[in-house]
Amino acid sequence: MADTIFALSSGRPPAAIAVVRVSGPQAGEAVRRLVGRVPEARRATLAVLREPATGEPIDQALVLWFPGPASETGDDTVEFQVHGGRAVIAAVLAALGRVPGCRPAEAGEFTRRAFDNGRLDLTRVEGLADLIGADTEAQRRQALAQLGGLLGDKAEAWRQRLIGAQALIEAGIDFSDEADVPGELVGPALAEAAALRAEIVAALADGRRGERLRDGLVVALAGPPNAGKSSLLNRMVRREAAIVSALPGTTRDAIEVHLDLGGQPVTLVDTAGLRETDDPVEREGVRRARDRAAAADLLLWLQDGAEPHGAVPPDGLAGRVWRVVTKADLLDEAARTRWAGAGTDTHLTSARTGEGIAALMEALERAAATLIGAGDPALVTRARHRAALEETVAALDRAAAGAGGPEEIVAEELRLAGRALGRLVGRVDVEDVLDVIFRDFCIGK
Ligand SMILES: Nc1nc2c(ncn2[C@@H]2O[C@H](COP(=O)(O)OP(=O)(O)OP(=O)(O)O)[C@@H](O)[C@H]2O)c(=O)[nH]1
Ligand SMILES: [Mg+2]
Repeated sequence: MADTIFALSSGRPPAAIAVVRVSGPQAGEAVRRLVGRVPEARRATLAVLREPATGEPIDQALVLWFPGPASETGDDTVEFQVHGGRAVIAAVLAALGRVPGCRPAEAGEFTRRAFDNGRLDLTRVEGLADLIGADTEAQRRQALAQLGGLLGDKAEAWRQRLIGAQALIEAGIDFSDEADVPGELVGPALAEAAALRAEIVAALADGRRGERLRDGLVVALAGPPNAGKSSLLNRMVRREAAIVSALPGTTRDAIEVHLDLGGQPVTLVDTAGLRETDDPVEREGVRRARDRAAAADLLLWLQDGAEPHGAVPPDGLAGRVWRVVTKADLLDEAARTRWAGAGTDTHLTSARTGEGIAALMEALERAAATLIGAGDPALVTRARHRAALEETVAALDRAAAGAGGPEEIVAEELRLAGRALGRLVGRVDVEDVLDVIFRDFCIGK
């Protein structure tokens, strides 16, 4: 018999209310011991929880009884809503620990049971983790769509169609002693595979907006030392996140600040000024700065407005660089006019007076909405999804290339394509990824 697990599922005490969940075959026994009876299913019932050994009251609680399989985990589950004091919670957990077959849950174990019982596929599990981790509106919407099966249902439908196509060919192989049947069956199977391939390729061609939304759009501030990168960052986020000084080479480590720009998550990264240096610590900072600039979704290339020519941003960032001219407060009219005519991707700013900062932030918000896509939620929200779908497409390509050859090869490639989709939803050999995914959860979820 499986263990019965219990945990505090609500946030850190003390709080007004704490939710303690119990799930597993002994959940009914646990509620009987603490409450004296099993309350009506799926109704909030007011009850006194008692220490089973002594009968001493622990707290007055709302008790919710969800008999399996129609529960979140699929097993019998009880939820106690108690007063959220530390001693109350400790007493309830201690009493549960003395119920035979009950033990504290591990991180993500309730959700793991829901997965094992077929209540959630793997993409829904990931959606749930993302919903708990969502910081912005757009992230919340995307996570909720994933929890609702946006990708999971689609992938399962694709998988069923693949199984159908594979079955056509395998039927042909079985009847191959009856003249010409295979050829007639391989054609329709490959046509179905080609249609599937087109749908999957379309889903992949999304500019990675789902993954971007999950991770946040990364915007790096880079440029020569003393350009005013840290000052601009502080002004943009309205706090002293980074150290500013008149000494060139002040910033060493990259400094990250997370922002919510109109519901879009944006991570601003301040970096060390780029220059040749003998100082080994600064040199490491410069190396990191180059890495962050190269990996950023968007690079703000800062340069002091008083420098007539200015430094040139690194190569290979075409279309991802905006020039930000700093210290506008120190410029005379001629210099201002010159910069003002430098094009739409040039922003004239002053961290001292705040000039140009609001316009820069608005431009960033618009760019984030474009890059992340404010429209329909994306199907692909994790690298794992992308890898599985790419593997599916590769197998479908091999199946198509095998047309005209032995049917067994085509059937095998279709099977491999279906297997990649099966892994995506967590139906086949996923033990290795499960631990990684459930590790992200907190205890009690
Ligand atoms: N007048 C004026 N001075 C500024 C402005 N922004 C920054 N400074 C000054 O420029 C100097 C360098 O600023 P930082 O923000 O530390 O420059 P940085 O690019 O982060 O420099 P490193 O970290 O050394 O690469 C400081 O003395 C700032 O006070 C501005 O808008 N106007
Ligand atoms: Mg700095």
